[in-house]
Amino acid sequence: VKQNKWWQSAVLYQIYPRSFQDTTGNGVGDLRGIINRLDYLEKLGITAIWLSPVYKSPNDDNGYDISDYEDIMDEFGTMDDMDELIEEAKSRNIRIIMDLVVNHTSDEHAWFVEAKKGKDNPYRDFYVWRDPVNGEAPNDLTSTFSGSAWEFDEASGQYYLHLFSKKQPDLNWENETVRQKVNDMMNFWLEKGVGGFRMDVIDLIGKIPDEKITGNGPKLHEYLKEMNEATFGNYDVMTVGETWGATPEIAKMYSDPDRHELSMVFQFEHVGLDQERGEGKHKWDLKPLEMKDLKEVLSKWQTSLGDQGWNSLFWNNHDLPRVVSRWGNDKEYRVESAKAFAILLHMMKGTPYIYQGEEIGMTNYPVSSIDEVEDIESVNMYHERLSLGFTKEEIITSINGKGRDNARTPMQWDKTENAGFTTGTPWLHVNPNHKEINVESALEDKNSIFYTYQKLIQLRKDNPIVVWGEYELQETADKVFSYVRTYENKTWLVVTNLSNEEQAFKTDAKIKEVLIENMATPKDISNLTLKPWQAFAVEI
Ligand code: TEU
Repeated sequence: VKQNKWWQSAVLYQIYPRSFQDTTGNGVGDLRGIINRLDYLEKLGITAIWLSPVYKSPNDDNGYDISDYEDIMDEFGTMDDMDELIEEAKSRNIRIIMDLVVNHTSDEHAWFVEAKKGKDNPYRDFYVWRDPVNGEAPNDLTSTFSGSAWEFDEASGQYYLHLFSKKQPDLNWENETVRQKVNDMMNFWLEKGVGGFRMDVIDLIGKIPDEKITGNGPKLHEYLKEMNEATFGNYDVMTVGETWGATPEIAKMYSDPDRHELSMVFQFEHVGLDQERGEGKHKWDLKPLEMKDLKEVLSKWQTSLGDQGWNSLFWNNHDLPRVVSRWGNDKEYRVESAKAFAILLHMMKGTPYIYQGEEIGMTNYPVSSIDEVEDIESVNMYHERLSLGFTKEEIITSINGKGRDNARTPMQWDKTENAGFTTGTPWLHVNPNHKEINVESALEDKNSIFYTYQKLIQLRKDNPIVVWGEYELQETADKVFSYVRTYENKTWLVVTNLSNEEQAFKTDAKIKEVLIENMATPKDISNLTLKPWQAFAVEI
């Protein structure tokens, strides 16, 4: 083993502050609300919180458009609240992992306000400006949020690059002063005692727009080494890069300890398995997940990094639909399927991430019209696809399948109005199913999904086999996902039926101990008929 770091046995919890807990009645979550819920998170047993951006922002992309990296968004509170959150979390042995969004800033950031003043402004080169080509945009690079990635600036007659919204101009990472300013800001937060950074679309900072290179550019790893050396490499902290295009080979370049870059990356190969492949196809072009693809992809990631990298493990985040609705069964088998996905993921090798509400089996919230949709990505796509001839019904179906609002409906604390999230009008609708699905009910029910997550986290803390054990996929029926973990003289067998039907399962293994289950596990598992969504982990 090349390294033995705290974050290799940690379990992280992602908070989307806007939707977590409001304490002022303005309908938006805030830092005080997070502080008030730390006891709940300590009870769950998590060891670190990934905090989605809390910096000053006009909220064009809900905080992923930052106008001041060293001050707190008005709706969320003050820097004193932030300092208190870091301290209160630390007193519970919970670290705070900040969201580092440095591929772009808000267009209201002082740097861009200056840069827009003219070509000779000292901040002009903090961003990517290009002259028109034949009176048009420099090239056909497109934004993730639809349309061209180039926005024309009348005053200077030039275009600026934005791979996301027009209000999120890309920083020019070839500019050494930009890199220096980012490092200074990171050290500001490290000196406050944060536990590390989640790095937003970090694979894009090596982009070469003129060659239409965006992800994994030639200087990307040079920049990361430089950043590591100048900032987090001097602390015992963790870093996780959001790298949509990572393959295992690329992941090793980010997370091999000998390369002194990042601790780990989020890879998204499994996230793309239920979308149509091919040119011009996007997440919005839905196709059913094949469980054999999920088995193949996740097993590949479990076995191909070796000690040259480290896995992150997740089903959900603030950009993804909720797994129990997407790949489970949030109707007849919501509890069983949510627990099955939890057992499947949390017995694997790597650092697991729980997204707020996942631990109580929160679900997607389908809409019937675009007027109910808040997310800029979905709204922009809606208008673009309408103009391309898609029907409203087709587009709403795509949004209900993959829209980011599904993950952003307010956290469901109890069965009172607005689920105890706010006393005011919530910024985004609360799912009416909060009457049944809420934290208060979950804590009162010893068979709730919450206690499955709590037990899984405890199993990881108590058993090195979960953190360090080898992984081997078992040959089973397509919709049965089963694997074995081995470490020193221990062997654990994980079996999950990821379907609404009964499935046959055979093994010559004998149970020594049932570690966790979502329904009664027979004593003899040699020739089993697994019930729909049945899942268990046993020592054999
Ligand atoms: O997401 C990166 C990103 O590209 C996602 O927006 C993803 O592509 C999309 O949701 C699905 O197509 C990060 C943040 O997680 C996201 O919330 C931000 O909107 C985005 O970067 C820009 O900062």
